[in-house]
Amino acid sequence: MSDCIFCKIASGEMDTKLLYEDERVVVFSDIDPQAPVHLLIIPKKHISTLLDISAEDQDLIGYIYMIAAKLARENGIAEDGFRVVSNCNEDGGQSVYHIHFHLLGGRSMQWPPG
Ligand code: DGP
Repeated sequence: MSDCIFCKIASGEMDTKLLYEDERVVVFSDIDPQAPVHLLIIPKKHISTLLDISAEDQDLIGYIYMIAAKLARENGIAEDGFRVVSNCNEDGGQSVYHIHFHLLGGRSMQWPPG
């Protein structure tokens, strides 16, 4: 997707410091952090929203949660707790239409979310 900002970050076209990268995902800090640790985990494959996940993506989505756990441990938020969030469409609060998973931690989270 040539006009997708997260595709540009994933491909290196847009200069963003990557905190983790492998053949399937990249991870970087959110530009507008909502917690002391606020990372975005995205697949390199362009998937617009959670509604666009197909059967062939099942392994990828599970893999992203595995990476989230690894990064939670590496960032020292695993033991106290953290949150993984994927917003979908307008009411869900999605602003970038390339599926992404917010990894938030380092403070106590509230429920229900706003
Ligand atoms: P959401 O609202 O759930 O679609 O989250 C999108 C997040 O992406 C939002 O918290 C801000 C972040 N973001 C948007 N553009 C950029 C960018 O160019 N660089 C970085 N690092 N984060 C971005």
